[in-house]
Amino acid sequence: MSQLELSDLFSVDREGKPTIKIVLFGPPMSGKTSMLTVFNALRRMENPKTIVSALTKIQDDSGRTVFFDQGVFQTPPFKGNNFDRLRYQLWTVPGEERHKVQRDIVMKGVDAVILFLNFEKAAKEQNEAIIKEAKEIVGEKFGSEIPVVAYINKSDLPAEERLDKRDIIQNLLDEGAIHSDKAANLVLTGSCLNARNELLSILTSPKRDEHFDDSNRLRIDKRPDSVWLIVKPIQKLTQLAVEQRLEYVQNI
Ligand SMILES: Nc1nc2c(ncn2[C@@H]2O[C@H](COP(=O)(O)OP(=O)(O)OP(=O)(O)O)[C@@H](O)[C@H]2O)c(=O)[nH]1
Ligand SMILES: [Mg+2]
Repeated sequence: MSQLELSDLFSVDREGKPTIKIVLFGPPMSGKTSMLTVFNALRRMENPKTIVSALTKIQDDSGRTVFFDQGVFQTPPFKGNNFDRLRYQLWTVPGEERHKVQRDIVMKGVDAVILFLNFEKAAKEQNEAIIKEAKEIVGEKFGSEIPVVAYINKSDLPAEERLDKRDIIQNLLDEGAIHSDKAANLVLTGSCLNARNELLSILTSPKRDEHFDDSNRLRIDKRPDSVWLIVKPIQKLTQLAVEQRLEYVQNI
């Protein structure tokens, strides 16, 4: 039997490369564009070869997304076999209520969803509405064939300004976005603001060189904790999407 290739499991892009489409779906001003911007900067610092195409942002003069942001990345080569590298497209939606049509368009062909929520107290209803909307768009595959990870941004805010994480988890459970036995694994938190600031402070530090290797790449063991937290939802979701496809193939 011939060896299974990644392109047997995933859709391929125009260049014939196996690709998954991940959408960061969340309410207005939750930090989706910030996340993609920081992630792209990190990839550039750690390994520019993992960036397939430059970040595209379609936004108004004030930086609000009006259609989407999009970046395409790829995993580093897999060691020890001739597997293709897996490409993953990261898309964001415009969170403002009036851009519903654009959100529907961006979600076409989605493989995996990051429910990108906001810790701010004022965002309670917006978080709830967007979870419902994501579920409506994806339909019955939501949280099963189309894996979902929830990420709550702005964990840097003081406790009294933050929503209770347990209430958010309850809401996700009620909507069937996640299942109770996996809640701890699938609801992540972090701060794009902290991640961005820590990367900037590395770049401007007098000890900058200690953080980079001989090829001028940021050493992974020097990745700040706040940066690990924003990478985790993307990593986790990519892993779930791969597992999901493998399971699908085994069941044919
Ligand atoms: N305190 C705090 N502010 C953040 C964080 N991440 C982003 N912001 C701020 O939140 C605001 C909105 O960020 P964006 O990244 O534009 O949010 P968005 O979700 O893309 O918004 P839309 O495009 O309108 O849907 C900006 O002022 C950011 O600086 C964070 O982790 N903590
Ligand atoms: Mg945006």
